[in-house]
Amino acid sequence: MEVNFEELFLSKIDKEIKIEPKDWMPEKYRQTNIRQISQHAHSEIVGMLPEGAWITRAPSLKRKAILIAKVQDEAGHGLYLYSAAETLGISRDEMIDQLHTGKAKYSSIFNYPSFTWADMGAIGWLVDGAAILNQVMLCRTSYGPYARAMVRICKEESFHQRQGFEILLVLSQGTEEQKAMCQDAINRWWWPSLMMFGPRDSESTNSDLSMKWKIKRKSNDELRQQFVDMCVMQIKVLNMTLPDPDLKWNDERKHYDFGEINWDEFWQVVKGNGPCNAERLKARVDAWDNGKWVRDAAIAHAEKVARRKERNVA
Ligand code: FAQ
Repeated sequence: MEVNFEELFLSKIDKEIKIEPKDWMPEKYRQTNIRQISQHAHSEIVGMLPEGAWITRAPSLKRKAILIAKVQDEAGHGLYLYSAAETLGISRDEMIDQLHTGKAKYSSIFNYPSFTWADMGAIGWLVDGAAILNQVMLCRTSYGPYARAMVRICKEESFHQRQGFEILLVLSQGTEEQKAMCQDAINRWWWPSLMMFGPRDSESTNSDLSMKWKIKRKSNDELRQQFVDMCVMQIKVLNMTLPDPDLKWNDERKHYDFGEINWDEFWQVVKGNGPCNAERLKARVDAWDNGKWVRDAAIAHAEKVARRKERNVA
């Protein structure tokens, strides 16, 4: 009997059976996963930069230790994700090259500057908050290695979000200057955080296939709305405001209406023209070049160990 691989693949998707690396899959499914997982990995790595800039300036030893741990977690997330993408047949070097030559995207949010300590709070609360909503759904994504990586990542992200909120909570109860710093950071990070969910569903080129194949389980607009509803509740605890005069409860929709996102700004940042795009890419390329001697030494050591093993076996 002839096996119809495509039917088998679709029936697995239908029955919620994970697709594993050695299973047959449509080429477009493989490519879409490589694209999304590698861009996600790049986002985690580039995402270390805005917070990394504050490690030397953290206001206390305790804050410094927490921030170092968080930034280190993001590096770990990048590594799990690069590994998950490698199971689809792309090498780490190819992915890094795509990032460094501007072929691969990473999240628009990391092209904004972090001016004050309050930005560490706003990044944790809003950026990690947006990332979690998106990533909780990805724990159920159809590609097995990606779904399993996301489970651990989500646990760590929820700690990140709480530490960010706690930074803002302390500032929001501090001096007038600290309160102003807190509000200013929220004002600057709010709209870029809404952009993290991607273009409107009607403009989203990848969504149809990604939803059909259960790579994505919720649409960009659905997740964005969930995020807005959640933040409206949480901002009350901070006694601060969200910078959107159009935010209003809609009793018919049972959701908050919100103002128009500046889509022109979004696409400019995605295309490489955001406030920090050039600086972020340069930092990654420099880190790669400066780390060459470490990679060379590791390869030389591995070769020496292999040679020694061969001699002992012979
Ligand atoms: N930035 O058709 P769609 C984090 C691109 S992790 C830049 O809707 P899709 C942790 C998109 O790639 C944050 N580009 O695309 C952390 C596509 O272009 P392409 C990252 C964007 O894939 C916290 C085009 O626009 N999270 O923050 C963006 O179906 C703190 C059309 O868009 C993930 O990557 C954007 N915001 O949906 C770390 C999660 N949005 O590729 C450090 C996984 C869209 O065809 C500190 N990814 N584009 O050339 C996803 O869930 C999806 O890829 C979406 C986009 C939802 C981001």
